[in-house]
Amino acid sequence: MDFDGEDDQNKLKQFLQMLESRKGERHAVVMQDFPDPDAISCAWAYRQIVAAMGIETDLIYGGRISHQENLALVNLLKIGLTAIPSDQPLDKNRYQGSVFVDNQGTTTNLVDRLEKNGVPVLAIIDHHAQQDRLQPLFVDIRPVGACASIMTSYLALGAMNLAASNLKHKHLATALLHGILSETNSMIQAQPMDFLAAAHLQPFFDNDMLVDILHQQRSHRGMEVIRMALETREIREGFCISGVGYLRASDRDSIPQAADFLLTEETVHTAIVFGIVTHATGEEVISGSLRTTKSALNPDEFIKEGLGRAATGAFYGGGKASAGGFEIPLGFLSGSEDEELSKMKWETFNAKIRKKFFGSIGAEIPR
Ligand SMILES: [Mn+2]
Repeated sequence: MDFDGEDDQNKLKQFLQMLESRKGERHAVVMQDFPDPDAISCAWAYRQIVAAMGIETDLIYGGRISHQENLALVNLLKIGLTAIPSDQPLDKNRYQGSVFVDNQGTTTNLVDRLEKNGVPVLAIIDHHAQQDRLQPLFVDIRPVGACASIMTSYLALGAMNLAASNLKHKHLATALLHGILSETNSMIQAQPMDFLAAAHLQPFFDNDMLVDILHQQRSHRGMEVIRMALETREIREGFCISGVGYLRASDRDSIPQAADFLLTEETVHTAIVFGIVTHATGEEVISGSLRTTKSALNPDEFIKEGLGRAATGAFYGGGKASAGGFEIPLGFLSGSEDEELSKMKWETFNAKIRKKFFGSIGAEIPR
């Protein structure tokens, strides 16, 4: 098996054809609000592929990077990303097109601002279940372990030939391999295409640098969130649910880390951790992560069925194999004027979310 199937070739051809007519432009390469190694490496790959075609890029995200390992990735490999906080308007004429990698516009608050500026959506390259938020010129959505594997297939088929002597290429190969490994739980959930991609990158990646990126220690706050998650967890039929209360935006990445940790308990096959995250604007959202080792459980369906839709008709979240996430904006209830009110607010959401998820597995509702 190799990347030379007709479908692979056709996809790349369409992609390059779309880019052919966009020379001289500047594109917004949009990652989810809390970019992970998969998204970061894909955005970087896009930048390097299109640079040769005379296309400039900003790699943008609307939230922040708080996971130690992701910070190490960006700093060690010197990947230039641009954070655009949700209260900051976009420069009106800066972008002639937008490209969404590792997302389809439903997990980034930049979508509305780009649309308001009339920026056309050029491409979606993703591996999550198909969503219909955007109508791009080019779509490549495949159910593989990592989006980085799709980008790597473009490289392998000739979009850009990696050279071991080129430091930028070496770093890109390292970032993409890290994306694939972190997204597939070290290849345990990898599809054949992920193995092909990893094999393609293997001759080029920087071993020492990958070790440095992976060996980051947890922050003190991260440890505290895990402690909270342990203390407040409830387990029913292998489902472990935990609410960790109020968090600063900079600690948001502790939520998936806590879910990963709860999943290591021997009777647990699925862990859900959530908290109220306060953004710099004062706006609050319930932010949650799901992790599962149960192959019969589809995180995308589970979250959509468990939480339902917002008034806008959009789902509160979704997922892919083995992982998912959700965000519930608190809107009018945002802001903590008063300690007593804040406490009541947390208790209400904490009880409601537990009830919804335990209800959807048919487990008895605690308390
Ligand atoms: Mn991904």
